[in-house]
Amino acid sequence: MERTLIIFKPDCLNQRHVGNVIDRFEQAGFTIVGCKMTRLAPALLRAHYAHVADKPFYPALEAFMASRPVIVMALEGENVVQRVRDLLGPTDSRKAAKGTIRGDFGTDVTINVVHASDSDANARIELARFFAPYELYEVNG
Ligand code: IDP
Ligand code: MG
Repeated sequence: MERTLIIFKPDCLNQRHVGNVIDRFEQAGFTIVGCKMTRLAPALLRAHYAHVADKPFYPALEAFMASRPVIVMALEGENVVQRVRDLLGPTDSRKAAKGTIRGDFGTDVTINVVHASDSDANARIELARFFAPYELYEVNG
């Protein structure tokens, strides 16, 4: 069993797509093992997006991600990291196929509905960054 970190980005909440996205995760058989609403502080965002922090688009990305409280979620399932990435589609929503979450609900390359971890190693790091151990649950079924 594997876990991954999901962030419902501001556009997902503003456009009221949270239920639709959760439905796709549940239909795929994944289990919610952590969930909360939170504001993402600049320092946390710089750590989370360290791999793009020196890009010209970073200030706009940080402003977007801090523009309202978001929902962070931990999902568990077999091969959940890769399977959720497949459900999302590519980073650029305009290039994402219909039927994918970003293809159906996303706007562009920045405003793209959901963050999901891209590897098991990064999922462990990201889950520890956004959740205290007591906020993650052992769930049966
Ligand atoms: P991912 O979210 O598909 O894993 P990453 O390459 O990890 O994509 O980039 C993190 C986030 O940074 C993206 O989800 C998107 O919001 C933003 N981003 C990535 N590339 C660009 C770009 O070229 N222009 C503007 N924003 C970008
Ligand atoms: Mg990424």
